[in-house]
Amino acid sequence: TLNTNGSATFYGPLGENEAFVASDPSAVVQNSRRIIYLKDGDLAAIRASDCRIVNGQGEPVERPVVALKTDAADYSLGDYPHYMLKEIFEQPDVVQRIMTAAVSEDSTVILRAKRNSNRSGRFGTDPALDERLEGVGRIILIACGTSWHAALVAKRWFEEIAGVPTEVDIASEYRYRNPILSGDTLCVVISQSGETADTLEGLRRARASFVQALAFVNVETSTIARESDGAIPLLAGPEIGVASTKAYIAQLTNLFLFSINLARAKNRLSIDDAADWVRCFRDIGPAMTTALARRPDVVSIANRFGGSNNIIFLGRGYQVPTAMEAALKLKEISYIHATAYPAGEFKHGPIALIDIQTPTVAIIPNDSTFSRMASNVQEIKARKGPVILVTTDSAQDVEDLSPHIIRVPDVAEPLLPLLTIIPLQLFAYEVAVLRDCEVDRPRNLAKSVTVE
Ligand code: F1P
Repeated sequence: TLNTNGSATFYGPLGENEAFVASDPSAVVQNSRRIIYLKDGDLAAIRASDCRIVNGQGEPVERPVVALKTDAADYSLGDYPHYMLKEIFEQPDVVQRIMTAAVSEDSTVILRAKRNSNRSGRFGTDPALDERLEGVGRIILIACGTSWHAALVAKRWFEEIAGVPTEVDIASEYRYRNPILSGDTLCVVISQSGETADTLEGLRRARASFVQALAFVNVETSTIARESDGAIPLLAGPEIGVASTKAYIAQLTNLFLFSINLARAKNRLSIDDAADWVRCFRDIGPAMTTALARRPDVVSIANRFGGSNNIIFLGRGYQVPTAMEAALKLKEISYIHATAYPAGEFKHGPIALIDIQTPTVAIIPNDSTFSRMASNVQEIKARKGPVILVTTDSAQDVEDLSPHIIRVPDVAEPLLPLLTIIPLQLFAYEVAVLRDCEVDRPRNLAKSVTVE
């Protein structure tokens, strides 16, 4: 507890006579569940049992001790050899947890948003927030890395389901450009850690222009959550593996449910149509479980292609962000060079990369992109490039395109990004293990990127 003179005493079952300093609670949570968050400019003098804080002007200040709500099981590996694998397999439960929290029995979406004033608000039921959504004329999504890929999927949902023009920007670019913002723009910030420096600066920039900002963050107590007008907790549970997996799925799930909220507020969907979307979404968890059970198919493909120096990922439509996310996962943990392209752009240059030693992963579900993707695969085969197909159960005659096939169950096209990424996360994992890489702590990377 804090004394009035600004000093703090740490106590509790785990933190007796000791204190830790970290940029992210997950780094110290196995040692203490009691955290003091510093504000920008604060200085803290820490001793074993006491902490004094002064602000940027050198005045003693009190900062509250926050109790972290965590479950010890989140930090144990259980029977898994790596956190990343554990987190990949947790994904159906993550979807279920979010659905239970955000969807009522009659399939109405009630996403809970924490409001900056510390009052609990509810998107969809709080009239003030409903009004705000109704008045949203444009959305700008800002994020980095995997969170940016989730934003690329969300752009399509916001435009196609809710009819709201949406832009996506990489936070490190957004913060240094001169964006045209209007009073009806909503800034949506996406971050697992809630501490990514570029994303935080992008958020500050938007708010300085009097634009409302809503954050989708996994760490509810993070700086981004605290500095946004509203924050939707992702409910992924603590993510330990540096390469993000379950937080990505949690981002997609929450962003999809938000697009349904938005579509309702903008009168683009009837109550019945909104409920139909939610019912479709209920298939996702079980379909993910099926996709995970097919891990052996992924293992044999990883064994066959894990020695490659370069791998290309192609997709169209909803699968372009999946291709990008799959390439990022592979780069992050296996150190194989990977590049992702919208398949239609391939003939404008990257097709020159194709040779007998460069495999291409073609994401070719049985959806509106199938025949165009099939032509891309033919073009690669004609140049003797090996192809791995990630397709859906209903796709016919894909064996004629390639012997290397991974299938996932069919779901509605806009929801497929939640499924096609599953075998590709596993592919990156299996290849990294084969190559003896440190899966959970890849070289040169940090879980919270708190510097520019
Ligand atoms: C963004 C991010 C992650 C990535 C890695 C480095 O983090 O690029 O997507 O997996 O951990 O940071 P965040 O803003 O989503 O926390």
